Amino acid sequence: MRSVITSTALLLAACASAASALPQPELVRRDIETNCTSIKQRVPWTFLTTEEKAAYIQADLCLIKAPSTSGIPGAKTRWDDLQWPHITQTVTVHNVGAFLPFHRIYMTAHETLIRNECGYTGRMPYWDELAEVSNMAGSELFEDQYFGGNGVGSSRCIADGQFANLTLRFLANNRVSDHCVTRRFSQQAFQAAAQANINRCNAIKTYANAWTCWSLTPHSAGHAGVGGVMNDPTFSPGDPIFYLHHSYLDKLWWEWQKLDYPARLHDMAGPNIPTGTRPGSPNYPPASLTDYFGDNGNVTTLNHNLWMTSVIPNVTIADIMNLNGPTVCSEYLNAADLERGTV
Ligand SMILES: [Cu+2]
Repeated sequence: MRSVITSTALLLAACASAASALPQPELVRRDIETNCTSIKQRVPWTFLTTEEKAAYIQADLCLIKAPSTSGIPGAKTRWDDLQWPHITQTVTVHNVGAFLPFHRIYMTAHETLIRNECGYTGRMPYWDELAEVSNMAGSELFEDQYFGGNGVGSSRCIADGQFANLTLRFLANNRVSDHCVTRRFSQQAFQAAAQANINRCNAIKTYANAWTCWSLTPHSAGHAGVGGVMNDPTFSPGDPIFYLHHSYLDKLWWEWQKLDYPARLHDMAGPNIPTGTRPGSPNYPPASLTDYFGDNGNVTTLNHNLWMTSVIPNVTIADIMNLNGPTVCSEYLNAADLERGTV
């Protein structure tokens, strides 16, 4: 039943129609479909409790201390094992349609390890980069009791925070050698996290056209803003910040999906081999990487297999398209909703 239109309602309607000119993901209800039994929450880092923050750091440190079980040459710890699916597939999970799907399941791989092997029971954090776009270095994440700050000296190794002693193994050209986590902060590069870039991607109607938008900016913001290891497309998961950055990017993709439901819920496209990569070039993926795709061509489909190198079971892209579905079984909560107490 229509209610009487009051002047207040007219004003609100005018505001709403002005706002509707731009995509407004925060106005979309978060639960499109919930067909998993126990949905897990993902919240901005700053909304974790003090206990959750400490437990999350301890859980990553637990993976860093736990011995490798993968048999991958050079891997010494579970942290090394976790990096491997990203390292070994770097040419087939970036600049391709599967870029966002791979990183979605990769977040679940990290979550699965810290929950199942390191006893983490709290909510999963993401880095609310938009909220911190004007002052990245001021983020609570980089404080001493958490992830530590910028790299120092000519090595750019991080010298403070809970991961100052984190030793990474894998280097380019299949070399294995112990090295530190480096960072080289760039506030200028972090500006790519700006709302204007999110709006630009949200306004694109099909995944075929949108995936490159997400891949360039705001994806680049966290990587190039933190710099060092984080700015390496292959080895960036060595820095624990990676998982908070990519959870945020995954949240942005999920919000884009919800802006046109159900059309975008199963919208998949893009190439399997990066455009412009020619057979025989050093970056051309070998058949050992492409044979398992299962797409019957160079277009990424829902049938596409996501290979997790035994860290967790492989899934198809169809399995992870719905964040609220049984494979990922998670929801993102916005700072505004958490502050209002509406979630
Ligand atoms: Cu990546």
